Amino acid sequence: MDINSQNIQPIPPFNEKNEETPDIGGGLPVIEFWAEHTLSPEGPKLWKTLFHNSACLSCSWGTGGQKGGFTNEEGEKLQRCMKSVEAISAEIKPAVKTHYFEQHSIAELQQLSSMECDRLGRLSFPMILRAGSSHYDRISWEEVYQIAVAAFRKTPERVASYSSGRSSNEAAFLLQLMMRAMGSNNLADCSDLCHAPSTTGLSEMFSTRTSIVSLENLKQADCVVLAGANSAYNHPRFMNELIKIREKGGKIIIINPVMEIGLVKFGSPAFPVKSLIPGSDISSLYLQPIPGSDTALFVGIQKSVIEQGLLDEKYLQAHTEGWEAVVQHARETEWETITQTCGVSQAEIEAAAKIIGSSKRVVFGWAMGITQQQNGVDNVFSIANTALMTGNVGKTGAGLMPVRGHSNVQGFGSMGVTVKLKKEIQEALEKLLDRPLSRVQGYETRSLIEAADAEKVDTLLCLGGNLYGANPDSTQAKRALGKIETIIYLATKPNLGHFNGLAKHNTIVIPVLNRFENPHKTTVESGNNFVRFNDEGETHLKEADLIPEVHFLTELASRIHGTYPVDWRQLQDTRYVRQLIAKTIPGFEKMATIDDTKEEFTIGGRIFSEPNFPTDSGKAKMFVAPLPVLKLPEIKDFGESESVRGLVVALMTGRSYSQHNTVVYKIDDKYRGMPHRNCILMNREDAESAGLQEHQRVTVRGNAGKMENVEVIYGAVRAGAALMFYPEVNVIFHPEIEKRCGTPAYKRVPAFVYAEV
Ligand SMILES: Nc1nc2c(c(=O)[nH]1)N[C@H]1C(S)=C(S)[C@@H](COP(=O)(O)OP(=O)(O)OC[C@H]3O[C@@H](n4cnc5c(=O)[nH]c(N)nc54)[C@H](O)[C@@H]3O)O[C@H]1N2
Ligand SMILES: Nc1nc2c(c(=O)[nH]1)N[C@H]1C(S)=C(S)[C@@H](COP(=O)(O)OP(=O)(O)OC[C@H]3O[C@@H](n4cnc5c(=O)[nH]c(N)nc54)[C@H](O)[C@@H]3O)O[C@H]1N2
Ligand code: SF4
Ligand SMILES: [Mo]
Repeated sequence: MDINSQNIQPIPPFNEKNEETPDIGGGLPVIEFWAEHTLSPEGPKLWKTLFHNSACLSCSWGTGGQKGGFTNEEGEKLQRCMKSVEAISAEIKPAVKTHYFEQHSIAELQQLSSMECDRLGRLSFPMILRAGSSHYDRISWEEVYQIAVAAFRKTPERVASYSSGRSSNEAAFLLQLMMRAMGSNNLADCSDLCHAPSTTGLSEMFSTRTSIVSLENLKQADCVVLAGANSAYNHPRFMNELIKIREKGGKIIIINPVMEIGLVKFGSPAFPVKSLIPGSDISSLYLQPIPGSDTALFVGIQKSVIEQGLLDEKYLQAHTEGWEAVVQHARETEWETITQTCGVSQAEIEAAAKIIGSSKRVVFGWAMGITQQQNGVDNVFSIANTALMTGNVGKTGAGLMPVRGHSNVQGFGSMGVTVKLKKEIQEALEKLLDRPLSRVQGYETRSLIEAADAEKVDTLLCLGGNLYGANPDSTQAKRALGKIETIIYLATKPNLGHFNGLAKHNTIVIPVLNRFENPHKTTVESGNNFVRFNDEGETHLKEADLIPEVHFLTELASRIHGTYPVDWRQLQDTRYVRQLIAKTIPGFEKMATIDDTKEEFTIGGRIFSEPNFPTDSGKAKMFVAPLPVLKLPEIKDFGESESVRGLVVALMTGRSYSQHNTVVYKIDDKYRGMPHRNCILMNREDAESAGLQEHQRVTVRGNAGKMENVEVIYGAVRAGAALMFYPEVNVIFHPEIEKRCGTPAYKRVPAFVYAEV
């Protein structure tokens, strides 16, 4: 079907021609980046790391491992993108200058931007900031452990951890075992801020928590629906699969309030002749809903599927429960309500429904645009309902695919670093510990900050990440962390959190080895449920006093717990940790022998090629996803007079092209035409209707603060919406929360954009 010939969409809709932005995503700049880095003085180190047998550090798509750094799980070569180079390049930098922390006070360090923090170099010795001191001082390992052990001897409910998904499965498993052995369930994790609604939604519907599609399966799809994901930036190798699906006549439907150029056309270095320079078509249909309205859009697609006679009722009857109410809800919801809520025309929705309903094998993928919403779980329900209504779950080449974040964030969940522990793992741990686990509900990330703010937390261990920078309402985050007595950060590089997320008494920073430097083997799990085995390696920081995460955790646990319930020091040999994992974590049985076989594997029970689900009845449970009621506050609600020139927008906050989460590598975002971090991407008509102009400097105010001197950039963003970059923007808002899992609505922040007169 040629959608455009029917004039369903203006071509392309909401597009803003900007002479400075490229016409395709990817393309030559990617090659230039490779060349610049691999031919630079750090080139040899970079190549060595790229060829090391370990998984890519960057995203959850997963590349590398035992088959070599460039190979994916299907054995395909050349599967390494420039984001991987970006991540490695940051890690192979020299150490922070020897006397840097003696010479710079904490007040000075607090002035650094995210990029400046990262550019200081690698952390190379343990250090402490004591209450009342103006500088970080070097500290001995013995004193580190003394302070840490005392800090962990508090009431278990007042001790917490936070983690980020770059560490290994082994470190993750040890962290949760140490915490649970202590009686604490406070295992906050970055996934709370990220895909927790996917985990919650999939678990309620299918009793599974992760993607049910393997890479092999994806390759057989003839249609992909990709909602709320900017994969051209954040999962670049995924784009190769989309290109191949388009080339064999398949369809790609993109759902995103921003027309991301890389999702329209992408130039992939994997196909240097046919794709790199001309660019390959990605989207067959590009829908631009109002931020936060995806449930309405998907209910609209369902309604149209029914109206077009494309509902697979036989499938619903045989393999699902609760479908009647879901079908009825779609039937009865008025078109007007749907189109007004989501801002997409009925004709466009019908075109999407036709493509989905008439394709044979549809994969539904999604990321942060779907999950970081107040109704993130409903969004996931509505996507899964659509898939079930068209018979696209539990068959080869079709299914549901949350596109995950960090390279091992999914592994952390599998290893039990979660406040919603699976029953099987709970039972296995209780057997190991020989006593019941604490029944006190643990803190996920947002409730950890709220608890700290209420002075309910004494001790916090952060295994990687940047808890301060990742959280919304930076003022609150700083204040809350400041009420915790002891914070211990394990990190490879300095970040905003180490200088702004300071504890009341002692803030300790422990420098760790990264994935390709550890003296032992480790494993990670990709978003496609594939477990990779990382070889040991070495660090270029020969003079530095770094520690493997596993060594730190086992030493600390052994000093806290002695030999209960295991000989922790023996677990410094990660082979034994893998054996424990094989015994306790369902689907990981092959971990017991991986040291001998080196056989990487897809986790058992995760990929569904048949519509039999691990629920009690074997059927999928369907839930009605109510349409959100989306209202923006008025100008007066921001405490400003109505005479000020400006408008209220639904602000989406997310990643630029050159950043990895809270770490900024370059200040510009060339594909969106945003020259620096302090920009707001706006719809031209919106801006002009409010009397604003491109490049004008404005103030952007949320409910918790404001950013000044922000440059207006016109872009292909739909009316009523705008986009800014985190972590900087986190200072302006205290978000709505998805109450079922604690995830902040980072993608729909009410903000007032105005010019001071
Ligand atoms: N290079 C690089 N790779 C990364 C990361 C990185 O920072 N840099 N981070 C990793 C992590 S932890 C994660 S979680 C992922 C993040 O990967 P993504 O989810 O792709 O990243 P985001 O930039 O948060 O936002 C994704 C898209 O959501 C759209 N969006 C916003 N609001 C809505 C909405 O209401 N509906 C819809 N349909 N779309 C909306 C935005 O326009 C944006 O294009 O990437 C991982 N990979
Ligand atoms: N406004 C807004 N806020 C957001 C988001 C958004 O879209 N908008 N996205 C949210 C999402 S999806 C996520 S996942 C979070 C990200 O939150 P986090 O995961 O907490 O933050 P990162 O920036 O990924 O953490 C980077 C730091 O990890 C450390 N690190 C890197 N490698 C290693 C390692 O191997 N071991 C150890 N110990 N440390 C290491 C380095 O010191 C580095 O500075 O942010 C969230 N915050
Ligand atoms: S797509 Fe992700 S995992 Fe693959 S090379 Fe790029 S950053 Fe690494
Ligand atoms: Mo994430």
